[in-house]
Amino acid sequence: MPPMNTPALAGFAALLLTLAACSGPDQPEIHRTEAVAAGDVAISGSWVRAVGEGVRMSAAYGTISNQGDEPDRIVSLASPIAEVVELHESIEQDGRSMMRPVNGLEIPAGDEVILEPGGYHVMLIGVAGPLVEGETYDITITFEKAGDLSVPMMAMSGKSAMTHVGH
Ligand SMILES: [Cu+2]
Repeated sequence: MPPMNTPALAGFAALLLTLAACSGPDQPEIHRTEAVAAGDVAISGSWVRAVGEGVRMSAAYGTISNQGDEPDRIVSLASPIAEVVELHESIEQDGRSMMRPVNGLEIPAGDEVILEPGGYHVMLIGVAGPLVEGETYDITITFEKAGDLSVPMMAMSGKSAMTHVGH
């Protein structure tokens, strides 16, 4: 590499770092909880939407990967913070954003499934008390093969609003 390029590259790198550092608390990527794993299945970047006192619904997200040679499948969900924990899918129907429960979710072998606003999510119904930003709350995801995976979810107030209209 010619030496004359070095300052420009260094400047570019510094700019990228500055942009990353400027991302506020509305960027869940920066504050998400560490990856946890059970068997071949791991979850990274997990977070739950922070809600105030009296708000009875929230949702949790993350990236579920399967390093194994066979597909695995989410068979059930549970959490002490909500009466009902379901797997949901957000869909567009007649121009409206809707959600519907999903009966299990397959994680293909050597692949990953992303739970994110506007897509698949863990739906928390009957949330007990506020979910305070920066606190972590456990959600247990049970896989057919990998078994129970207890996931600490950090509460975040992401700026992409909950798409729970028409629930
Ligand atoms: Cu939902």
